[in-house]
Amino acid sequence: MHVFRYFRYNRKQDFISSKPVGLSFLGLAVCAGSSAQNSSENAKHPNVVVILTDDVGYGDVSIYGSQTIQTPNIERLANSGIRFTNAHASSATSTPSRYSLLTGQYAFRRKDTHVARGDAFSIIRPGQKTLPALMQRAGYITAAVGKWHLGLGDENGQDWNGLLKPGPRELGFDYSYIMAATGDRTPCVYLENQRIVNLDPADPVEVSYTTPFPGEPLGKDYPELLTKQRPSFGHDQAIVNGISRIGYMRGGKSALWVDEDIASTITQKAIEFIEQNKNHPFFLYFATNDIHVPRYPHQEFVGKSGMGPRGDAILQLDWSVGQILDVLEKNDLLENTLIVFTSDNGPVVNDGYDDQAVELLGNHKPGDVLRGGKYSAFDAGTRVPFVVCWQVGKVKQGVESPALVSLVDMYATFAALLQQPMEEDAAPDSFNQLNAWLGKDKKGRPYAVKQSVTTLTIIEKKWKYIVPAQGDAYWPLENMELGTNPQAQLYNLETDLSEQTNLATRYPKEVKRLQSLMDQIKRSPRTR
Ligand code: NG6
Ligand code: CA
Repeated sequence: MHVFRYFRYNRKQDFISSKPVGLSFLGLAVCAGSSAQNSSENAKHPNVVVILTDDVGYGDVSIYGSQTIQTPNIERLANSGIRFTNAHASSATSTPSRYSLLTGQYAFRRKDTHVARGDAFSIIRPGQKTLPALMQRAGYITAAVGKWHLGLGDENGQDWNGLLKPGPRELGFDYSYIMAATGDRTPCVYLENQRIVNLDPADPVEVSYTTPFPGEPLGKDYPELLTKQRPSFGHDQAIVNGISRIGYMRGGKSALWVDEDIASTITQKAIEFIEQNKNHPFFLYFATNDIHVPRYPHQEFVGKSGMGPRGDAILQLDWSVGQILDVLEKNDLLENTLIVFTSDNGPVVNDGYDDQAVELLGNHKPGDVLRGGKYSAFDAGTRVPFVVCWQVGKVKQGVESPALVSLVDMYATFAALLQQPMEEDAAPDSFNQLNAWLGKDKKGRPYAVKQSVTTLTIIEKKWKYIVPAQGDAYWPLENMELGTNPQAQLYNLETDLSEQTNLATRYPKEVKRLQSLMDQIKRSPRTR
């Protein structure tokens, strides 16, 4: 059992004091203090921690001015770094967003990158260029901890009771401690280095997304077994820990996760990885389960937000971030660790469980002034919190940047930072945004392409263009405007950030220009 220390208000905001000296790297002034980590060698190789949260909206953290929920640890990070107001996940759902982040390629270029089932095969193929492999090449020890949702194994067979391969290791992660898919999908077990943790060989795990296992009660038939949370829609198949899920599973009793302990379990694994590798440059991809459904945080957080489990899960997420900062600080690693904090896609309030998120939302606006949310082509779907913090690299502190950046840029940005070549076939959609991350460039990319569940959108300077598409415009269960429209949509984000007035008929030339830019990007990556 890990001890939660949740109330961390009143911390000093600038957690570093550093003395600049004359070293330089990539034109940056490099700060040196007394500790070993500040040698010029290490300054060239900052530790890297990417904290990728799940379904956390632009308005869900207090760093952009939301007063309805306090996230002091995320604030602590933002006050020591730069926070972006125009940062975008490449997709409004998890799998494609993560695919882009790790490969530097827009997921729309591949047909098989939609929200993955829990028994999906590895979507990123061994041999594909990946961010963790880039980091390995630069001398880093790499780890993936938390939500995976990119598939495991291949069509040659998926051995849930043995080694699941390919998986994180084959894609460049030396160490992994992951949930195969999402909190609401089977199998509900952790995998350490691609083997189920705590598995009793006498009680093997079976997983199916097509056929229920005889004798296994399902949520839809046995609501009385749903002692912890009930679905509001969907999520009525396998029952694990008193909560029904998507997908079927049988066996693995000793290995099943307990939802209220997921945050502390994966945070602890992240902490252990940091401590074990503190003398060597490391890259930690820490993908939280919070605040995805089912939201079932630890007792420590229950009732603390006044917004029910969704708000409480935000507080738990903030706690996890604080734990990561604390372990870095304790080990004298904070100065020379480059930390990115962001989210895979925008927020949704009712995502299929009866957790009172709608009823208890009050004045909280998960997407702030932005329209739409998760799944949507409107901006709340993909405009996400994005913070970069790196003391030694002189990332500006406590400032806001309007630069247009995308999660697809991580590959090229880290390649630039670590002076690694970009091979011909590597990360075709990734642009080097190092200067934006450091606060030196206020413009960022020329454009950003985003993907909703039905269409593509592009932001270019003040314009946001939504490609015409067929499909649902609204999902009543999620109460979500998807932004799908068979007519072109054009918004001026400078004057209409909430995307209220479609200007497409007034500015047909802009529509035509943006559609042809979109076509060009689709045809040829690396379009500038
Ligand atoms: C949807 C699920 C939703 C969530 C989402 C993936 C239903 C009714 N809805 O299909 O709950 O799991 O997939 O979310 O099943 S993501 O953040 O991982 O992309
Ligand atoms: Ca997500």
